[in-house]
Amino acid sequence: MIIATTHKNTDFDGLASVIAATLLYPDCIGVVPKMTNKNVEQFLSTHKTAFNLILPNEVAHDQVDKLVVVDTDHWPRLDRMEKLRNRTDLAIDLWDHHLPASGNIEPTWQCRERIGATITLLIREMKKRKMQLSPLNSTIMLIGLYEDTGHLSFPTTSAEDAAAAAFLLENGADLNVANFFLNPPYEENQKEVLFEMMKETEKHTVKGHLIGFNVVHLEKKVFNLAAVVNMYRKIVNVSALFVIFTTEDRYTIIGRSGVDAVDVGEVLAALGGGGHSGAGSATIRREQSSPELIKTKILAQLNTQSLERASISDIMSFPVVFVSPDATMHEVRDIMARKNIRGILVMEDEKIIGVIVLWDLKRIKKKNQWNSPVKAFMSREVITITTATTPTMAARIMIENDVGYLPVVDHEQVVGIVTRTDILTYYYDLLPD
Ligand SMILES: [Mn+2]
Repeated sequence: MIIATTHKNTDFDGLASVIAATLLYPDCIGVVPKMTNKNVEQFLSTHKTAFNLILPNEVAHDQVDKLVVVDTDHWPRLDRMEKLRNRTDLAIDLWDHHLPASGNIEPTWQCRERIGATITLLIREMKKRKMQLSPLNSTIMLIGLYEDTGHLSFPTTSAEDAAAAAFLLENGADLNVANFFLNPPYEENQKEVLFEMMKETEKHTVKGHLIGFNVVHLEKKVFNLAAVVNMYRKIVNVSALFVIFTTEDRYTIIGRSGVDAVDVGEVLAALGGGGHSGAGSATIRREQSSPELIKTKILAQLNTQSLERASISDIMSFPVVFVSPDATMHEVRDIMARKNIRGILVMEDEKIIGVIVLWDLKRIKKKNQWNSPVKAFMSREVITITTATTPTMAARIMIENDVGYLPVVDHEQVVGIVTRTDILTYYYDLLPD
């Protein structure tokens, strides 16, 4: 017998992937953990009989010869599968999009890739086999895909996730049903948590990224806190938000990130939890820690994370072209044309005293002005950055000051210059390998 299962507190990606496995593997039965997310529970209460699903206590473990695990790679996250753990004759197939691997399941076969949702990996196989799906199956898979990719908007979303969504819509996925389960109305106690968070958010800047922290005491159980955290992150407009929920005996930390560079899953893995770059969580027993200690640990972890794929030295242009303040404007024009550059630094005694850009040449109205010195046309306000400035910070400085050139200074020496073009090149991954 083949069974397929996923993590406890099952989300829609986990459920959809289990259902997909029951279609991909012959005679495969899906096992859904007893504890599921609230919205998954609501979905199952009305749709359960439509799928080949059973509960963990209904599994005849000794008859299982193959286990298909989806959306997790960790034994403790499975529900009542301990009996299978030490079986040497058991084949295990693993489908997961959480990378790097952090769990202890050792599969005999695996398909793991960094991608928006696990369901996308199973859809790849269905497309390969030219399978057709029922509208109902397409709908649950679309819900899983949309939930894990934030409707295809999270930075982890790939082109293949979007193509998978197209495949599901072609197969009749119903967006009305999907929207009903993806956007459940906020409940009263979820709103209370939101208002509590709005009172005060501590903000820190780590390597140019704003990181928010909240500590919220929970009086009673609140469903789908992750959705509230996700919404609040957008409201406070931080790159990443960590909310420490305190209950009688434990701290539950939920992290959400809206930028590729801050990997909350990696940060929370260091606190014993896990997740992926956009979403993560961790649970710590109360006697072992304090909110202050947790914050300190998260900040320390963020500081060790390389939050940028490149440093300023990788993207800046050098050597820097410069002229003396007495150089004439036609000399400046000739250098720009010859070197195909749009800006030149004006330097005196190895110090930057101004910058002249292509745009400034348009201010020349009379022919004899081409013989005037550059110091008459240059702008004297030059904002410099250092080699410690990250590309993201450089971009922010350009936007805030509306400048297109930032000389890079190291130990009072100009070592390079970053232009708008360099920044765009960086953001759109056009960096040469
Ligand atoms: Mn997932």
